[in-house]
Amino acid sequence: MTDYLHTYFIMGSQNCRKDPERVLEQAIQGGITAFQFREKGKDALVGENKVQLGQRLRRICKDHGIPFFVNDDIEIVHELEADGIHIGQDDRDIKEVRELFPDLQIGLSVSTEEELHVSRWDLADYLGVGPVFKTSSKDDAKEVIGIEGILAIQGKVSLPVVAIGGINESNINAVRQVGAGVSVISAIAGSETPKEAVRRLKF
Ligand code: TZP
Ligand code: MG
Repeated sequence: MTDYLHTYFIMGSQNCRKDPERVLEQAIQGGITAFQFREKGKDALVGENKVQLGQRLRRICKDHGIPFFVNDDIEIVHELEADGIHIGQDDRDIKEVRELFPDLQIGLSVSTEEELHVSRWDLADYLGVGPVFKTSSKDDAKEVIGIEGILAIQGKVSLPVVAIGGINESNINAVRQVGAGVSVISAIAGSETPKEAVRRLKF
């Protein structure tokens, strides 16, 4: 596994119970290994407000040496001096994204072997695979694939895999056991104590 995928925190203001900057700082104190700015969905900031929050979160990551990824939005990648971008199957084509950002890390979401077959996954640096468990953080989440789904994708690709979807302290063991990285929204952003929440996910 690529080191930064070990405990990869994803969040936007819509996921937080308190100030997103404090949430990110506390998550970093707990030991997250990467951060993805995913300002998206109901109650998410847009336009200049989104960019400004992104800049503040980016600054925090830079100060602590945490890789900073942008979800989907290729328009703000340069402005936020992102280290990488994460795209889904319905976003801009990965071939175009790779041409635009030859030197950045690119993550690609894949849910099934079928999606793998129709994707230029070889252009990505890692695959985000899930939802491994049931999630409430994504309205249009695909069907749950379980640990078997993770194993199926791992068996077909030479890329590092980070699992996503419904991962929390009670089920994380199964994900760690198959050697996948872990990405999490609500188990950290929805916690009153993000630092302790991360510590419980880190082993
Ligand atoms: N993609 C697949 S599931 C998911 C995304 C963005 C949401 C994960 O959030 P949580 O709260 O960790 O289940
Ligand atoms: Mg997307």
